[in-house]
This record gives sequence, structure tokens and C-alpha cells, in this order.
Amino acid sequence: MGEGTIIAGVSSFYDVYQQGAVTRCKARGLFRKENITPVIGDHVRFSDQGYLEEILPRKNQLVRPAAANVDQVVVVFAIKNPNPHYPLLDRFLVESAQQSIQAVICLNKWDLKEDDQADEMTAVYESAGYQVIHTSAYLKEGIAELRQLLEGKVTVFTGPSGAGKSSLLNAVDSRLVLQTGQLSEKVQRGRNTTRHAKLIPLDSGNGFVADTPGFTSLHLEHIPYPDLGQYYPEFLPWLGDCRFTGCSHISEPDCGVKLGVRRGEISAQRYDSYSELYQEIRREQESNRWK
Ligand SMILES: Nc1nc2c(ncn2[C@@H]2O[C@H](COP(=O)(O)OP(=O)(O)OP(=O)(O)O)[C@@H](O)[C@H]2O)c(=O)[nH]1
Ligand SMILES: [Mg+2]
Ligand SMILES: [Zn+2]
Repeated sequence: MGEGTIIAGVSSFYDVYQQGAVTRCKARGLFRKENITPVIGDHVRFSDQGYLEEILPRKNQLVRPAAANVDQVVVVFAIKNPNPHYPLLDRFLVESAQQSIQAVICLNKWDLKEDDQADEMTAVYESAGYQVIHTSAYLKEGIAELRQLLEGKVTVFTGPSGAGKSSLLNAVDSRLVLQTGQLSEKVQRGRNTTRHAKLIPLDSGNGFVADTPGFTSLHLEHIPYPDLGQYYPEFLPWLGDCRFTGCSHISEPDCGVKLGVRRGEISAQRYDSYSELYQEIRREQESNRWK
């Protein structure tokens, strides 16, 4: 019997990493019956015959990208090509916060900077309480800072296709030759170059980092809509000022969050993206209730 960490899974095979060695294992029907799908980051026991026998309890679990036992998420967005869609960034941050996973924002392709927009966004997210780092995989800028962030942790890289996740990891660890891809000419979108999530052991031997396929939208229907406000860290100091318990921070009077926005302490852009997401997941969850 061995014990290790799942670093990759394709169809029903899983690669399990244990002190530098990788064993390809097959999942038994057992997991399917219990409705558990093994994911990267899972701590597992496996038999000498190469079968996964047991998934050890998870400390947390990301739904998209699917990963377990994650210490940190690095959300990578390009400041240009493809142009950043900040409401999507907020969704990645909510997904991490809901699992109590620390998120760091990485604004990549800093070499393409032409105006102040990326600086303004940096200020918005820093004042919301996030660490924001600026990188260029192309000029190898900010790479040392990124490498330092990863040390000793299990980190998942996420973000839209074409943002530069795989390029950054290649820059962080010179042993890596992850495939990277051109953007499509017409719409400057990524082409989903990375197909499968993969957990990579750091060369220091202490920690892992996951390269994952990018996506261009993220549905958060698994997050109960009344909880959403808790996952915007800058809302927290204002929640005590809401007159109504269970305030949605949208239509009620005497709302602390709206007061925070009026006073300029909460960014209007972040508030608008909250409000849009709240209404979207509420609609979905209320219509599902009657199904
Ligand atoms: N100018 C510039 N281009 C970059 C930078 N980082 C990556 N690129 C380019 O952006 C394109 C996409 O990079 P990838 O690393 O494949 O992006 P990805 O996030 O892994 O994309 P998916 O695997 O599809 O999710 C490639 O053509 C890279 O060369 C950067 O810092 N500056
Ligand atoms: Mg990639
Ligand atoms: Zn409120």
C-alpha cells in the first residue's frame, strides 16, 4: 500500500506522486458509487496492484478548476490580449473565498501596458484586501516574487485562456516546458491550449503548483446566494450597519454596504459585479427549488 498526492487524472487513470516517484493508478467503481470523483490535490492510498483504494479527507475543494487541499489560488489575468473582464476576476475570487482559500491576483503581460487602467485596477483590488502582483512572462519580470509566493504551498493557477498561466510557470521553473498558445487573431481570445489540470512538484521539493485550463466564464450556482456578500472582503466591516438581517445589499434601505459605496470605501465596480452575480445565482437557485 502506498500513500501520495494525485497530480493528474485522465479518464479513469490517476497519477499519484509519492516522494519523487509517480504511480499510475486506476480508480475502482467504489468511488463512483459514493459519488466521489478523485481530483488533483487529493491525498490517496493506493494498492501495489495500482488501484486507488481510499481518498483521505479533504481540507477544501475547488469546483472549477477541480482541485482539493489547496492552500492558495493565483488568479492570472492579462492586462491586455485578452482584455481583462473584471466581473470574471471577481467570480474567481468568490470561488476561492467560499472555500476559505487565500487568493492572490497576478496581472500578467505588464510589458503591454499603455495606460493607467491596470494601475487603477490594482488600487481597487488592493483596497479590497487582495495582494496584487505584476508580471511579464515575456520580460521575466515579477517572476522571483511569484516563485517566492509558491514556496511550501499547494497553489492553483487559474484565470482565462490566454492570460499566460503556462507561460508564467515555464518562467518560474526552468525545467518546465508546458505548452503555450497563440491567441486567436480575430477576437484576441485564448485557444484553450492547456487541456488538463496538472499538479507540478516544485523543484525545491516543497510544494506543488497546478497549471489548469483557462475558461472564459464561471458559473457559481453552487454558492448559496444569501452568503455571497461574505465573500467580498471589503464588505465585511460594513455588514453590521445593515438594518435588516439577511440584507441583500441591493434593494433594502439603510444598508451598510451601500453606505460604504457612497462613501467611496467600497468600489462601485466591485459592488456592481456583486449585485449582478447575486441576482444571477438567486434566479438560478429559486427556479431550481421548484424543479
Ligand atoms: N506580451 C506578453 N505575452 C505573453 C505573456 N505571457 C504569455 N504571453 C503570450 O500569451 C499567449 C498565451 O499564453 P499561455 O501561457 O498559453 O496562456 P494560458 O493562460 O496558459 O492559456 P490556456 O492554457 O489556454 O488557459 C502566448 O502566445 C504567450 O506567448 C507576457 O507576459 N507578455
Ligand atoms: Mg495554459
Ligand atoms: Zn446591506
